[in-house]
Amino acid sequence: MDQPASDPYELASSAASELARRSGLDRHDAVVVLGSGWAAAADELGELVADTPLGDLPGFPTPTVAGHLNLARSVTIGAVRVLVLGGRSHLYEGHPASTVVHGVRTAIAAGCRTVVLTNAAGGFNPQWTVGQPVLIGDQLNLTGTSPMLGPPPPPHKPPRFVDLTEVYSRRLRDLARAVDPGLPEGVYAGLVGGAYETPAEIRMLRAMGADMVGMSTVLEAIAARHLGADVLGIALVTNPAAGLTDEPLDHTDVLNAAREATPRMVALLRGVLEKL
Ligand code: 8IG
Repeated sequence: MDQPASDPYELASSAASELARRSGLDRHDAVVVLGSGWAAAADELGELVADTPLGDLPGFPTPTVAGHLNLARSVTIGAVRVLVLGGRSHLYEGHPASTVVHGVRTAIAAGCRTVVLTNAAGGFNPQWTVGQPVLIGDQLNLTGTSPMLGPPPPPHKPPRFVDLTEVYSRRLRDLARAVDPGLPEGVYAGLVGGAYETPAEIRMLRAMGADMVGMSTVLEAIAARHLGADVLGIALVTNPAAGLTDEPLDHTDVLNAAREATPRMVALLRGVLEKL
């Protein structure tokens, strides 16, 4: 397991400097983190400026999960400079929270004020079909960890005890619904993962107020709010959660469902980003 940097903010700042050097863009305005199955959207999000392999930037481990791309892609959508992170790190890979949020901290150090987090999730609402995009309205961080663990943030960063009253920006959710009026909204439960849930765990999560469940996003959202960025979260519900279907859960089905939803995802992301 990789060691957390002694100052993860310093590491993010050095990654942002290297990204600026490699991409030729002194700043980026918004970042999109592409979750499982969202990789195909990377090719259609905007005008390509530069591709930087994530492994070439300080602090980024090479992604190991199928359906992720190993790229930091810089694109422009109109005047908006967008950083597309085609991969993310997960707790279940053995990474500490500081590594899981390193992409978001790097993007914010590179100038991003808007953070778009995408993922694939299991859904509990029987009215949601497979391939349904859902706005994340709020979250349950059930990972048992936090990006705010460790030494206090350095003096030039905001202190710990981040206000999480509005993790997912109401303004950005409204903007997303203006682009794609059919989008439902729900509460995302983030678990450490590595295995899907048991039916009993899904009943527990429903009782706790969750509408969908996954293995990412919640730590990145906290890290982004800590640094003052506005967060939009979009889950692609690619399977009914365990116990809601007779089908066994399979990562290949997830990727197939996501692929079919790509055109709607691209239109939604572009529509939001060009109106920032
Ligand atoms: I896609 O049902 C996807 N990711 N934890 N549970 C969890 N993560 C998921 C699920 C699911 N589906």
